Amino acid sequence: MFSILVLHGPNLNLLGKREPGVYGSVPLEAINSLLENEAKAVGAIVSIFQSNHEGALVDAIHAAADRHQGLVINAGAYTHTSVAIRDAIAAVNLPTVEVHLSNIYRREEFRHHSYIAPVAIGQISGFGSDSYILGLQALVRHLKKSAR
Ligand code: CA2
Repeated sequence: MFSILVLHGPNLNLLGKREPGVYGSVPLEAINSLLENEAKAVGAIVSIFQSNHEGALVDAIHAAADRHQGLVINAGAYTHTSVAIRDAIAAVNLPTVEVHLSNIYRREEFRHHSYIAPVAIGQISGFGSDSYILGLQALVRHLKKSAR
């Protein structure tokens, strides 16, 4: 059984409550339930944490090193700004999948660069809440292959 940490970054607690035209109408709690169900289906267990604070996300990544085998992260706007989150992922060396609800490459140019992408095993962007499910599936498949 693989233990996976799912991290949601800043403002994602507003999902379903504001800007449904951009980020959809599915609340974060519903995404979390979908993730828990999908985890069961693929033989994994998820721990889920949302924070609007960069340091809290860094702390959660550090703590994950001894507790989890992989990380799914939507770092929100910190994707495009945070060397600290990138360095934390690189430091713990956990297989990490970067996910985004929106297709960041179809949006403003400042969203086209991700500090996380170079330290992730891959990125899924643009599929709404399915991005998280696809990210979890990809991570578990990667872990199963690595365990062989
Ligand atoms: O598409 C994504 O998942 C993003 O990570 C979302 C971030 C954005 O800064 C990234 O460029 C792409 C923003 C999350 C904000 O979430 C909200 C949800 C509802 C209402 C307002 C913001």
